[in-house]
Amino acid sequence: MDIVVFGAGSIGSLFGALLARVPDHSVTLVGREPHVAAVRDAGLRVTGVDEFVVRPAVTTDGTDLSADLALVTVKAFDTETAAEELATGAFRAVCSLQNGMGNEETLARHLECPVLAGTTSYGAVRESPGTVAWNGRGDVVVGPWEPTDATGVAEEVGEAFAAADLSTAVEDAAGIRRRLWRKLAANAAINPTTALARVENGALGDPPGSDLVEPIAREVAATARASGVDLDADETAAAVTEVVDATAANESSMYRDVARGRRTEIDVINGYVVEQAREHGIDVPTNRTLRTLIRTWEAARGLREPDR
Ligand code: KPL
Repeated sequence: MDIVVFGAGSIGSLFGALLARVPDHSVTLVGREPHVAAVRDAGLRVTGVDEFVVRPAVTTDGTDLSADLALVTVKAFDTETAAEELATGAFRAVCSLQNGMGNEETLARHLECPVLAGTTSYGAVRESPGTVAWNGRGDVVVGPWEPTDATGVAEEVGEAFAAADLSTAVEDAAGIRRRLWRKLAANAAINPTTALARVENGALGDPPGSDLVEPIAREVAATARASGVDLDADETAAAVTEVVDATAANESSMYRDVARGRRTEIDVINGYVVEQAREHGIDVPTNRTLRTLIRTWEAARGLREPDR
C-alpha cells in the first residue's frame, strides 16, 4: 500500500517506521526540520522495543501528494492546516490517528475521500532528530467515521497495519466511536493531571491521583451517552485504569508539551468534553477545572489568546 504519514512526531515516526519495514508498502513521511533532514541523511532510527533503521521518503511539503492512504498524526491544533494541504493531493482514504476528538470532522470538511478514525496505545517518543524511541507495544483500532463510509477501506487499512506486525482491530462506525470516547476519557484523566503534577502516568494508579479517575470517567461517559454513544461509567473508569497501568512509566504527551513549553491538546481533550457537555446541559466540573488550569498555563506562556 502507498501510505503518506502526515506528521512525523512520536506516533507518526513510529508508525511510519513500522510500515516502511514492509516491502509491499511505500511510505512518505511528512514532517518538519530538523527531523526531516536527519531522516533524509541517515534514515529513521527506531530504538527500544525493537532496534532498526528504515529509509522512507521524507518531505516537509505536504501539498500535491497522492497515495492509497493518508495517515494523519499531527497535533490536533494542526489538523486544519494538514487537511488543507492534503486537499491539494489525491488519496483513496484518510485516517486520523490523533489524540482528542473533532479531528475527523475537520478532515471530512476538506477532503472528499472516505475518512477513517483510529486510536492507538502504542508508545513512542521522538528522542532526537531522526530517532524515535519505541516504548511499548499496544494495539491500533481503525474504523469508518460515518456508518456509510468505507468499511472495505477500513479493512484494507487494517490489513496494511497487520502486515507491519501491528496488533490491529477493525471496528464499524459505532464501535470506533465508543473506542474514541474511551480513549478520550483516558486522555482527559491522564494528560492534564500528569502535566500539572509533573508525574508519569502511573501516578493515577494510586490515591491521590486515582481519585480523579472516577469523576472524569463519569463525566465523559455521561457526555458520550448524551452524544449518542453508549458508554458506561464503570466500564470507562476501568478502561482509564487499564491505560494508566499499561503506560505507568510513560510521560504523557501533555506532560512533555508542558515541560518543553509547547501548546497542548487540551482543547480537543477536556475542552471537547466541556463543549459537548455544555450543548447537552451536563455539568462536568472536573473536566472544566483541568481545562481551565492548562489553558491558564498556555495563556500565561503566550501560547494562546486569553479568553474574552
Ligand atoms: O495518549 C496518551 C498521551 O500521552 O497522549 C496516553 C494514552 C495518556 C499515553 O501516554
